[in-house]
Amino acid sequence: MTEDQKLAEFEARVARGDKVEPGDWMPEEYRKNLIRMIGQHAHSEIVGQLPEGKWIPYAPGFRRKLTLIAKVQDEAGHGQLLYRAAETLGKSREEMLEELLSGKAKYSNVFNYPTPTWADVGVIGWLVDTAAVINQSMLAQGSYGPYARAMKRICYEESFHIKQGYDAVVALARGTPEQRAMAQDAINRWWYPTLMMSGPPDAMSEHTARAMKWRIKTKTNDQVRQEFVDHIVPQIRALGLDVPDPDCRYDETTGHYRFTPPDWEELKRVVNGDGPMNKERIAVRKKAHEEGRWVREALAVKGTGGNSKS
Ligand code: BYC
Repeated sequence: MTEDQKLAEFEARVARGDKVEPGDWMPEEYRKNLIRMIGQHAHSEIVGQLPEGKWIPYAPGFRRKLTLIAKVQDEAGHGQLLYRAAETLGKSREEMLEELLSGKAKYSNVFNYPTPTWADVGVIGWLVDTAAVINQSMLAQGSYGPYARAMKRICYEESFHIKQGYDAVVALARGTPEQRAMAQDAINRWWYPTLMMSGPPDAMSEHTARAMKWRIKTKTNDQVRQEFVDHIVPQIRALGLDVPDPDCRYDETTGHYRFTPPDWEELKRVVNGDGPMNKERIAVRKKAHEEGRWVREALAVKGTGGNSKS
């Protein structure tokens, strides 16, 4: 078959909803785009442990501490699954990690903001994980088998994370006026970064059109963002809290909530390394990477399976 025929057959398969598997022929651009996106996703899970992980020693009470430890561990597991999925496309984990640590690879904008109060942990679990699950449920319908299957597993776990975050915010919303104010303040700070999480608007998005054609994504950035807003605004208001957008209201004619778009220049700055916490996040990751070197070296010892007699 000529390259054109292979491409036509590939596109017909993808359009039918068939899954593409690691050994299958695929256009080079499809492979590259998936490596880029899955790699960024893996990095987001790994860096995403840091803002909440910081709160493990201070979590209010034993039960919340245990749940938070489990959540943060889950994120590490998601990172592992995703690096593995990206490796099936021919890029090694070491190369991907090197790109993260050198600042070359992007990761989700949201993890470059600080978490000054306990309410941030609740709001990340509730709002950020809700936005993540809406996005990942559409990625679970995507064309690349290993990524779509990883998404299914990850969505189950993230759905539990949403409950953990929601439960923490409910406790604050029903608490003292100071606790309610803390919850509201966290929502105010996370609202726009969470809206940015779904990516730039479709009209500005470089990759969306091709990603939709090849079913790498099955919904556009704007569709995912609107779904998030429609889902979360009534939930926030039901707790007597609100979003920091006076123009956010239900539009009877469209059946959707209207909202003020975030500052897209801020998204650009933050994903390109100039957010409030980028430098600290990468510095912490580098330190953890160095401190874990001996474990990687021990596991790599030939023929011992990491179990050498000493
Ligand atoms: N943050 O053409 P576009 C989690 C980049 S972690 C950073 O629309 P695309 C959790 C984009 O990469 C879950 N960068 O791109 C973990 C591209 O840059 P390059 C995180 C962003 O790929 C721990 C450029 O901007 N989820 O849930 O079609 C604790 C142009 O954008 C962002 C994922 O990673 C952003 N928000 O669409 C708690 C999902 N937006 O590569 C929770 C997987 C855009 O050309 N990724 N960029 O230099 C995706 O679904 C898609 O990549 C995006 C962007 C929707 C994010």
